[in-house]
Amino acid sequence: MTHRRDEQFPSRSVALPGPPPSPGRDPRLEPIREKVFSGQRLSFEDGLLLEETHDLLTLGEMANYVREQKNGSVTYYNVNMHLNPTNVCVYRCAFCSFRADLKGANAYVMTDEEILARAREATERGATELHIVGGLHHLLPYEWYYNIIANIHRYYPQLHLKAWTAVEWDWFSRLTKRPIRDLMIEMRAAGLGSLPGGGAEIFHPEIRSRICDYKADAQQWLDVHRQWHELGGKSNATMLYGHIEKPYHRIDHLLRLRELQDQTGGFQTFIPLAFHPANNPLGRNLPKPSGMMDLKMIAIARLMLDNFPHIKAYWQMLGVKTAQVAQSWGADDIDGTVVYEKIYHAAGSDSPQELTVAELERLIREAGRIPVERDTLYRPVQRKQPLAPAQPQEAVLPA
Ligand code: V47
Ligand code: SF4
Repeated sequence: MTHRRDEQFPSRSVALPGPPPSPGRDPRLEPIREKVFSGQRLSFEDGLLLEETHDLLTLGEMANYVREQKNGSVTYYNVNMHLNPTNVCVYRCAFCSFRADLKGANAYVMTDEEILARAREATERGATELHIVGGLHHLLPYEWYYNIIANIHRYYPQLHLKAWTAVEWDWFSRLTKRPIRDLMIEMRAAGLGSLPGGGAEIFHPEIRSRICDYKADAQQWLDVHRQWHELGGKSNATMLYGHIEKPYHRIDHLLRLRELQDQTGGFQTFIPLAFHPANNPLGRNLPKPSGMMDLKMIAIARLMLDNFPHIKAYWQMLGVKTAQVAQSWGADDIDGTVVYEKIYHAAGSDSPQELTVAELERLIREAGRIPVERDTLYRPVQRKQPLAPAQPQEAVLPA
């Protein structure tokens, strides 16, 4: 069937529906704005209103104010590498595209040689940090996980090992029937540097029971971090958003973290993680969170977590473009060079695997910020020479 041109494209004289009214400034945010600019703490109800509003500009203005109060115009990045020693996992989190069954066709367990080769590559490429997390293997003992830390530290003591989520610590304790605190002391003596923020997902049991039943619950997750902080250690925290949770679940999650941080002060950075729906059961009928939601989560985190020094816009998860804009919505960190990312790529991420230092610095400068290379504990790194790109290595044991 053919259409005359004017049937498809009505002439200018036809009244077209105008654009939707601009969301504009939301007057309900005024009391929150006053609180933020006078340094007062926001309440649960304030958090719900921040969730509800479409006024992205006021959100950004408030979050950017807090970000600049805490971190000026600096955006941090680091030179790091990831290591996921196995994807075999006894759990079946509904959002996970990374895990494999014990006898699954895609199951892998890295050998000692492969693990050490990764650490060697990280060192040769100037990394200051190795980020180590993986599955909870049905058959491997605690000693396998312990030896990963001990071996890497023995050969490459200059690498900071940020390893094992709270879920993994809980698993080690179940395997050994030993207190988590003892295991932490032992692994720290073997070379453990700090704890990553994974495994937090959504704390509220209404959601946690539907997306990751059985693994460490909210209390256990928080207890692991509490114990590590009491030993003087630093750690990170995350929240997996944009799936079946509601705004009040997210605000509840942030307030539980804020409460623990009031008590211990051991958290360094909070990383909101956008749900990636490909190749996992939870994502079957769900879209990816929108750009609007991604920016809102960064801003709301910055505003609610007034006692967290840093908010990270993890470029691998948000995409490079949103990570760039997020630096004006509350984020002061974009994570690092990364290089071997499996968890998000299994779930449909189209981010590159790796960014060079030059690329990270360019995307920070373009956002009007000052790039600062940090180590895992947020100390500035001074380099005598700029880093040279290197080639991936063969799996070879160090001499
Ligand atoms: O706990 C898993 C999340 C986390 C999906 O501490 C997913 O510096 C979205 O915690 N869609 C692990 N998210 C990654 C993590 C992390 C990453 C970067 C830096 C740090 C840090 C920590 O990834 C898991 C889970 O919440 N995740 N599957 C998915 N389909
Ligand atoms: Fe296992 Fe972690 Fe995946 Fe859950 S998110 S299934 S604990 S690898």
